[in-house]
Amino acid sequence: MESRTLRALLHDMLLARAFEERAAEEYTRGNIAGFLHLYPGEEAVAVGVLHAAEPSDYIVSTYREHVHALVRGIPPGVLMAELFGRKDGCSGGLGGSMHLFDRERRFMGGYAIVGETFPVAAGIGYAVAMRQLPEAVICFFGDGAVNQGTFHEALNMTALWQLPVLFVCENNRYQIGTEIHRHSAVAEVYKRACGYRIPAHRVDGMDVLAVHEATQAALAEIRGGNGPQFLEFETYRFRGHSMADPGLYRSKVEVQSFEQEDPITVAIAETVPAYPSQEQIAAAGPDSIARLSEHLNDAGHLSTDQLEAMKAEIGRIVEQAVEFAANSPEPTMADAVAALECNRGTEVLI
Ligand SMILES: Cc1ncc(C[n+]2csc(CCOP(=O)(O)OP(=O)(O)O)c2C)c(N)n1
Ligand SMILES: [Mg+2]
Repeated sequence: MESRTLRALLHDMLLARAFEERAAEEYTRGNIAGFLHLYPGEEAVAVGVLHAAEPSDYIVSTYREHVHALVRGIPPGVLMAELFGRKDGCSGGLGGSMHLFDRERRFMGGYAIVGETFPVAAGIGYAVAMRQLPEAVICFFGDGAVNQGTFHEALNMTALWQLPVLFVCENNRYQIGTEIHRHSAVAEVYKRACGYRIPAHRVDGMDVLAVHEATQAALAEIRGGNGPQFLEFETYRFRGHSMADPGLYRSKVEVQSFEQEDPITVAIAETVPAYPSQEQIAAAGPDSIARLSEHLNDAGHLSTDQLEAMKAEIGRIVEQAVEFAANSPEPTMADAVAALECNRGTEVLI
């Protein structure tokens, strides 16, 4: 993989982590109301999947969707403004954390109802197929959504009609406080897809490169006209289900063991080159030094200094996002009424 791509993946994972940690702080300060479901620990999934997507693809997500929206390109300030419920937010401040939307970027929504993403994705997939476009629909959902009727209906219909939908299960092992083996008779989520003849793979969701590669392959199949694909990414959320959840149902040992697999640490290890020691350079002999440094320059993706500079820049981006949100006005009652009226006269009755 090219250095530029590796650096971009790492950048977005770091930005995602910083954005979410800051959102948590702003929640405790009272600047964000309602429920707030955060993504730390799961960054490799959103970043790996969405970097493999085309701008013309459609994204449908859940209520844990800030990072999907961020990686898709919604500016951090506009996102933070939506979390703050302000007018400059991507949904005009009327949706909040669980209802992010951006038509231009084909980000077709966060949805608060578990399993709500499936019919929306199938419907968009149907529209794309009818027009015979090379576009795909990426449908994110959690492990807790796979026992909803909508999951089975959508898998059946997309397979039957060979619709261009990529099902992406973010299996973080928990549906709020209920562990997967207690809520699912078949805990290997990817196996369910075979009931509908949909090709499916289970992938390490803590490894951004594995996620990216699997998504590229799945999207290539979809664009080849081969119908839906299914990917199950095994991941873990480091925080509680939402800010209201102290997460007492998970043992400290369990959380710590997954923290050791932090996808960001893994990505940094991939990206920051390990420089040879002076002894190794000396052992390589004087002639090799020039060759060795040239090779390091070519292969070295990012130095430690560059990594620190990247983190500092991300810190500034998040700071500015909060400032933008705080300075944005609240929507008025007239804005709310206008939003309610927006579809009047264009309803389609079937
Ligand atoms: C139809 C429906 N039932 C129940 C809820 C309450 N609820 C909100 S989140 C959630 C857990 C979903 O877990 P999962 O799909 O694994 O997603 P995760 O939160 O782990 O990302 C539940 C049951 C809901 N929002 N919608
Ligand atoms: Mg879950």
